[in-house]
Amino acid sequence: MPNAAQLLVSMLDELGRITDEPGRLTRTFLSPGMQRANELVGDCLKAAGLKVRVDSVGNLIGRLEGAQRGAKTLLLGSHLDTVRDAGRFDGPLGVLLPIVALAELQRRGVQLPFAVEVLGFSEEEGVRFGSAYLGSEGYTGRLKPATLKLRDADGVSVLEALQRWNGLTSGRSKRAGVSALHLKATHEPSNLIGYIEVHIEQGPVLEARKLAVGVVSAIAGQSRFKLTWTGQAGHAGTTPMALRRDALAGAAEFITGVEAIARRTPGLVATVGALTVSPGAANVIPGAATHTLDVRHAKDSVRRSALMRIGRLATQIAIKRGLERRWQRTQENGAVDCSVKLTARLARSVQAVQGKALSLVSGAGHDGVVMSTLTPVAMLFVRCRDGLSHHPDEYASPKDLAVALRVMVDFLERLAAEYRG
Ligand code: HGY
Ligand code: MN
Ligand code: MN
Repeated sequence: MPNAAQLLVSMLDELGRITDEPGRLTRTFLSPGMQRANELVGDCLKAAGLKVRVDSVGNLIGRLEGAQRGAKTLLLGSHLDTVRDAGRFDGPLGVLLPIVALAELQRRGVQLPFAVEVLGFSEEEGVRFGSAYLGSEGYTGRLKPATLKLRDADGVSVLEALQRWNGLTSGRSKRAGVSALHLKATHEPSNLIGYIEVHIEQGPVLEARKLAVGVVSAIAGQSRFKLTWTGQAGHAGTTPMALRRDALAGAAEFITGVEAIARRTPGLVATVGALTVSPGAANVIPGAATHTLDVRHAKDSVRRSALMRIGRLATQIAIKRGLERRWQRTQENGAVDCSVKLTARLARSVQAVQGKALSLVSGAGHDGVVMSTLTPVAMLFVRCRDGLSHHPDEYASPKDLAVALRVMVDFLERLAAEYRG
């Protein structure tokens, strides 16, 4: 299917040029870039014969009815938002590949007996509000009240952003608040076959094992926080070191302490990805420092005990330096096992196409974490060069994309054959 792979590559390239930040790829929740991405991918869905809509959380949904009336629905998808200065594969691959696979089946005259929904989630990375999975949480009716209260850098809450997106900005509709947004699960679990997500591995395993694709056994759990350290701003030239309550120095000691805890704990990863300092002048001792914290592990018990140690470290530093510190948990997801049955089906297609089906754990989070609350989940990983991701040089080769496409087509054809009985 070389033409199909070429088509997929050109769609990924085109989508990869839609950004909110000229010069680098960034698309965040409900942004103008996300609106344009939904339009482009919506056109691809329509060209493949799917009916297209956008739900109240900004998720793009393409639906193809099955040949069998009343048949269940198979969900295929991933996210269309990106991190800042992103690569073009993380997310979009899992939305565009199923579209190309469905078009290939139609070219072969194959009519699937079950319905298919291709999902382009509006927010998985958590860049704008610090909490990931807003799209799939909206799709599964699991947006939490605390999440709706989170505010972005401009002080806009998730609820306000959703109300604006849905034009519920005045009078009765605004007062109706959340209920006017119909944030209920899109499907009853009993109407679903499962959810399959194709995603680049974002790690080194498939490359090391010289494999184009693999299946995922589990997705690591993750906790995300926003921490604010508050000390005392002051004159950089006249305040003796012993009299300072330097918020940034405290945060820095904490950040290197967290790194040391993670290095000592096998399989634990901890990251501080964003930091702001106030008032932010070269000759002023920082009075406040705010940063994120992202902690993950395949085992929830290990992640939780590491968080206890990290909490104790923060307390020691705050007391020693006379700082206040405020923790805000912005996200917490336990580790999720993929469905053994659905993954075995997917592995059978990997085996048929590649001759070997390796199973690996995902250190990265995926919409499959949230979708697993609604329906069985399986994931197909695609090798990416040097395991690099969340970086503009993220890359999956056309050859590996062609293998992934053949796996998806094989999976759909086998499922259809079983369905027809
Ligand atoms: O952060 C992650 O693990 C994913 O890329 N959202
Ligand atoms: Mn990502
Ligand atoms: Mn992703």
